[in-house]
Amino acid sequence: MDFNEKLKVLVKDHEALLKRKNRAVYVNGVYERYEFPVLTAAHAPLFWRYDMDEEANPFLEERFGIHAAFNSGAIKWGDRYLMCVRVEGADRKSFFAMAESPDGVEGFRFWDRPVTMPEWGEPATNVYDMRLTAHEDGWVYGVFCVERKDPAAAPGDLSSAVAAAGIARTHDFVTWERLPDLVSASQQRNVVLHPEFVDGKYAFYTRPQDGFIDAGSGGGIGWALVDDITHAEVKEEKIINLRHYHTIKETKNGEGPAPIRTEKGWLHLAHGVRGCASGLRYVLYLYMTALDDPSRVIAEPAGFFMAPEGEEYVGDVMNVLFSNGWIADPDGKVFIYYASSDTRMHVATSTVDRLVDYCLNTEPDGFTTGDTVRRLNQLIDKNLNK
Ligand code: M1P
Repeated sequence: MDFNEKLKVLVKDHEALLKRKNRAVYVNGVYERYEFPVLTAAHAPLFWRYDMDEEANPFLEERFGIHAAFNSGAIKWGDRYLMCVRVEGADRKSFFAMAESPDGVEGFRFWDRPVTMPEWGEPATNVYDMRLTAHEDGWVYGVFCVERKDPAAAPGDLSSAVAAAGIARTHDFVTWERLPDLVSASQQRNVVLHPEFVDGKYAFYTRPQDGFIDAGSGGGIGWALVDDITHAEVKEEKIINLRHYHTIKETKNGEGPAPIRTEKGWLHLAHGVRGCASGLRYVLYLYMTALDDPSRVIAEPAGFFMAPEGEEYVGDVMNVLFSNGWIADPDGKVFIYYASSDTRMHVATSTVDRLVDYCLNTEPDGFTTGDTVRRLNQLIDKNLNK
């Protein structure tokens, strides 16, 4: 094939992928999964990847490798469903790029250019996992992980890193005002801004951690109030959603997207991590907190809400579901954007009513096998009219 024929095939296949139809698949009444991922590395525009000048690139070789598109923040903007995608290049660096769909499920397309995020302080080695919050102060905030090499790393240690929460705000997702990183005594990842003021302050869900990977003494999802978002500092932090022995969140957990306000409380999506022989396993779970105190847990069903299935198990980091974006439409439909194995984006759909019902009517973890069997027998008794 000559250059132009090759290019034609590339364009045709790419367009077919972008226009691919997606079908909802019944799961369990709580949510629907979809047949195909909604966004992958292959969705990246061809003009990000190829130099299309025949003279400069006679073999039509890819010049810029896109490796993955995952862990995306999400927001409804007018009538468009937007994701702020963590795109990872073949060089292992992540950057943000906006993608949009007309209906939240099909037709996601990247905007022409990635986000140019202004630096703050020492330039980050890597940035990722943005949580978008439309705050009642009128800004849309993006809170994301900023990773830098650990300055205290021993010579030859090329892995130790320091994680902090970067903060930026925007009105159009093109121009971002970068604010100082969140000041915290510990490393932080999975930091999320609550959408409303609490006691007149900005409220953050945090995830204190001893090291870059280990939560260590960091007991779970934390909560901190901040006076001034332009100089955000965690002065006091309390743990509101604890890790627990022999649960799906034994090793660590982290808040997902900003919670959704419902009539019965704040609805939260989070990830829980446990260790097993094949490494760490990341699953998603839901919990709810009180409307009058978003830091007080009022319901938390036992176990996971979603775990990897089929091809979701496989990818750059196996056995991982991770979500940092969801959208609740005014009619109550909820689009849960989740990534599998640090590789690709999927959507699951549900409604606020169904998710709240799941939270309020699924029994919490009793932390013993005996209690699990008791809960099961309770349901069997009901169904068998005993
Ligand atoms: O590789 C799985 C996930 O690991 C991290 O999550 P956590 O901080 O809870 O361990 C993040 O790097 C996340 O991006 C990644 O998906």
